[in-house]
Amino acid sequence: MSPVREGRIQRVGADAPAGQVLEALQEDGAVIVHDLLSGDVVAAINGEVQPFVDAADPDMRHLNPGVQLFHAQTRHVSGLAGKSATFATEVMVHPLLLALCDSILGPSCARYQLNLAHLLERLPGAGAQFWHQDEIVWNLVPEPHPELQLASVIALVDFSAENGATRVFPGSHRWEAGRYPRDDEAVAAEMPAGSAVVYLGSAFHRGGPHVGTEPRRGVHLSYTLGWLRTEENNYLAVPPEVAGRLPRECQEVLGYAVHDAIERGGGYLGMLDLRDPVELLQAGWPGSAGAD
Ligand SMILES: O=C(O)CCC(=O)C(=O)O
Ligand SMILES: [Fe+2]
Repeated sequence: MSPVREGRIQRVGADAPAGQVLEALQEDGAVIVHDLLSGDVVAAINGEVQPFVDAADPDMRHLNPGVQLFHAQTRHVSGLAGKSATFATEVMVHPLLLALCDSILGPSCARYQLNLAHLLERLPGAGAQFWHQDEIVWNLVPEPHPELQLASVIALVDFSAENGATRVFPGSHRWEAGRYPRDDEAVAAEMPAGSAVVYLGSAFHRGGPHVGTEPRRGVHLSYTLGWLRTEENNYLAVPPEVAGRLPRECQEVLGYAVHDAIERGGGYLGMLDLRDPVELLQAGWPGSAGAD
C-alpha cells in the first residue's frame, strides 16, 4: 500500500521499502506498519503463549508502586522469546524491524540487541497509562544523546480506540525539553491484528484506556544499543539451554554475541572465557563439555 497520512501518523504496508518506513518514523517519531505478521504467525504465537497468559495474574504486585498503576489490569508475559519459538524466529528478527534498527541504532553501537519482549494483555477497564518516553529507563544518559531505542507494540488482536490502542504523540521525538503531551494531540494506533506501531524511544506515547469488552493482546518489543544495560534480563529470560536451540541470528539479537568495537578503537563487551558466547552456543555449550 502507498503511505497514508492519518492524523499525523503514517501507515505503510510491511512490503514497503525499509527506507520509506524509516522516513515516516523519523518524520513523526512513530509509524504504523500493516500486516507485519501473517495471520498464521499471529495464530501460532497466540497458541504458544496461551498457557502463559492463562497463568498470568492481572493483579500481580510490581517492583514499584508507580509501575503498579501503569500496568494495572494487565496480564503480563515477559521474556517472550524464551516462551514462543515463533515469536523468536518470526518477529524478534523480522527483517523490517532489524533494518530499522540498522539505521536508527547501528550508527551508535557495534551491534544492537533486544531490550525487552513482553506480552501485555490489557483487560477491559484498564485505565490509560501515563504518557511517557520508553527511553526514560536510561534517564541518566546525559542529553543530548543519540537515539537509544527502537520500540514497537505489535497487535495480536485488532486494536481500536475503544480497546485501548496505543496512543502516540506525533512529532514528540523532536520536542524541546519540558514540552509535554496534551490529550488532544494523541493519535490512536488503530490497526488489525498482525500490524505494529513502531516508534522511537524518544517519542511520547501511552497505552490507551480500555473501554471495550475483550482483552487487548499486544507485544511490546524493543531494541537498544549493544552497550546499554537492557530493561529485561534477556540471559535469564532466554537461558543458554533455550537460546542454544534458536538460530544464530536470534542468539545474537538476544545479546549473546560479543559487542566488538575494536575496529572503532574500542574494546569487547560481553565475552566469556575470552570467547564470543555465540560461538560457545554454536559449539554446543552448555549441553556439551564446551568448546576445547
Ligand atoms: O500497551 C501499550 O499500548 C503501550 C505499552 C507501553 O507503552 C509500555 O508498557 O511502555
Ligand atoms: Fe511505553
